[in-house]
Amino acid sequence: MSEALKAALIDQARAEGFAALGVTRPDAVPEIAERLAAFVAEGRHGDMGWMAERMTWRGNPAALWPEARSIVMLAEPYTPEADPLAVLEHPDRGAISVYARNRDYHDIVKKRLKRLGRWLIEAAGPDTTLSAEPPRIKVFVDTAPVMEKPLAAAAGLGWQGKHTNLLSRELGNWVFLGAIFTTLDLPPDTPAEDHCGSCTACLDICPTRAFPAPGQLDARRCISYLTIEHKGPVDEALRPCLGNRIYGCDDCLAVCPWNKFAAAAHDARYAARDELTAPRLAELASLDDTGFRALFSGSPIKRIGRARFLRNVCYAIGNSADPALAEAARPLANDPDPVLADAARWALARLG
Ligand code: B12
Ligand code: SF4
Ligand code: SF4
Repeated sequence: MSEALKAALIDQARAEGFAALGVTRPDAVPEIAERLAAFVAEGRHGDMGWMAERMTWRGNPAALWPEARSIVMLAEPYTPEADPLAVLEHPDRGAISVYARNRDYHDIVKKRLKRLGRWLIEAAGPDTTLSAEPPRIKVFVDTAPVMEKPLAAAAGLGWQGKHTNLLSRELGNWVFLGAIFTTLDLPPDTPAEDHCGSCTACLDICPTRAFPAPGQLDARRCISYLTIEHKGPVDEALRPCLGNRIYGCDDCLAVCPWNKFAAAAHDARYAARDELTAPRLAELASLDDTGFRALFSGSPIKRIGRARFLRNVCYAIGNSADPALAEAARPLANDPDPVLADAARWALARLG
């Protein structure tokens, strides 16, 4: 019965727009607790204090919800239609990472997970071989203390590449992950094999050398962390490495050879909005609070707020080597936000 239910669940997940589904057990990857602890002990999480908090749950899904018997992991593709690194050749434009060029995936994936979870509970019905109690589910995407990548790998969706992200030969690496924890006992999958081989493309391209070892990341050096999560001023030595990346970074993902076979994005809400594909730095620098909120309504970028976003824009202006852009940064040198004002002054000094 549980095999049949799982097969039907896979079909239902496909109908929802997920490209892959796999099942694992909450205790399938005991080593993650130790690896997470080592990551935090080294300080690699930087000022993402929420990673150090609730480590007992993040490192051990069985502790997060002791009644859960299976974890259903899902992958949803957001593969870009064009080369996402092309914008890096245009220093007067800002590079926004692929995942943030349109609607916030958290909302989209969570709704899908909830619908799929409700379907699962109904389809399981009162079968006591699957669960003694009425079956229950909890859904997670990104923000909960759940280590989605190693769980997805354990569920056979792919492997964690040298860039640490989950990829597979069928999907490539442009996928979001989501999880459904359930009290249902579903047949687990076997982990996929690692197919990175001797490739080091992702490690070699990283502009900030953020990988201390293959498969390990020091977030403090990652441009994604520096432009999205990090609140204070970016270390001056790292600012030139940001180039024109103003929100996130895709370099290590974009060079992965397995993307040749990447599954296409199903949801048009991930397709890049024209105005976010290669926005002019000068126009972004002039955004006030209202303009910022209007431009990024429904986008994940809204979460970091105008000041942090314009801080990134100023670093990009400073890196542009384009003196014409100095005029755009000048008014920001007096901004009441000290981190933004510092970034604008740095840009002006660099442009001479
Ligand atoms: C914190 C976080 C970040 C941080 C830190 C990233 C990181 N690699 O840890 C920052 C802000 C830098 C970040 C950036 C990005 N993120 Co992020 N992030 C997360 C989050 C919330 C937690 C990740 C985590 O647990 N990190 C802690 C470390 C310890 O875990 P880990 O990377 O799996 O570490 C493994 C290795 O270190 C290894 N290891 C350690 N020691 C050793 C020793 C040996 C011998 C071996 C073999 C292995 C090993 O084991 C660890 C456990 O598996 C997840 C969502 C979630 N809840 O899981 C999204 C998530 C990982 N992010 C995601 C995305 C899309 C991104 C970006 C692409 C966004 C962008 N374009 O800017 C970048 C990619 C950067 C990169 N190369 O990783 C997706 C990835 C999807 C996928 N296909 O894997 C996730 C899953 C969100 C989602 N729901 O889709 N992210
Ligand atoms: S996202 Fe960019 S900065 Fe971060 S590890 Fe990948 S290439 Fe390096
Ligand atoms: S670029 Fe190469 S090393 Fe990096 S994840 Fe892809 S296959 Fe693995």
